[in-house]
Amino acid sequence: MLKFTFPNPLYAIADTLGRAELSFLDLAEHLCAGGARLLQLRVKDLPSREFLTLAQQVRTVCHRYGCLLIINDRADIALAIDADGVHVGQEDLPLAAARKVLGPHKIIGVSTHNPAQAQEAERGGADYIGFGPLFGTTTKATGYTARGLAQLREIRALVQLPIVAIGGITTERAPSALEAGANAVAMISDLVLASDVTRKVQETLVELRSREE
Ligand code: TZP
Ligand code: MG
Repeated sequence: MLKFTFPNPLYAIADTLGRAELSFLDLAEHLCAGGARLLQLRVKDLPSREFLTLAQQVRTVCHRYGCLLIINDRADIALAIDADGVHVGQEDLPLAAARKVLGPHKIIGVSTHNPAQAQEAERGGADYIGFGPLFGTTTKATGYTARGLAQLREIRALVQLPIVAIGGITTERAPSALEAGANAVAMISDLVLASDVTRKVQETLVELRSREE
């Protein structure tokens, strides 16, 4: 299996956060149009069948832009729609089980919150890890305090895997995460709540690219 690398430093998460006027499909389109080349579809409250249909539609959008599609939580849906991979948290399917479902060639990312979880994900064959919450966030009750840039540096020193930082990341704060060793930044609210999502993604990529190694 080839070592995975993020296509660019923005890990865009498509979660509408209940914005009634914005559909998941339109959001995916806006994120891709702005330059996202990895999109995670994060759907929490849809019955499986509707999630599956939506994921298929989002996959079509992603393909049009050459954008990787990662399904949050659900290896079964990732497999059924032939997505590029799945992202699992510490309470989702364990990495080994997700790997059994998806096989050796799909991307599997694992959310981690401390050094032990990061090392376990690496030993278990994850393709990348998420690390966070980096800063305070109101988007998800993670059960963890903000980890901060110093802990991100510790994780960077500990694992070889690509790291995506998550939690409270804004366009302005995003470069600091890359400077502390993240390979990409995951963002939800700062992108999704923007009045022009496409322009917000473009601006974020400009910020990030000006700090890339
Ligand atoms: N996992 C850790 S923090 C978080 C998730 C899903 C939420 C990130 O959202 P935001 O709005 O970018 O803080
Ligand atoms: Mg999850």
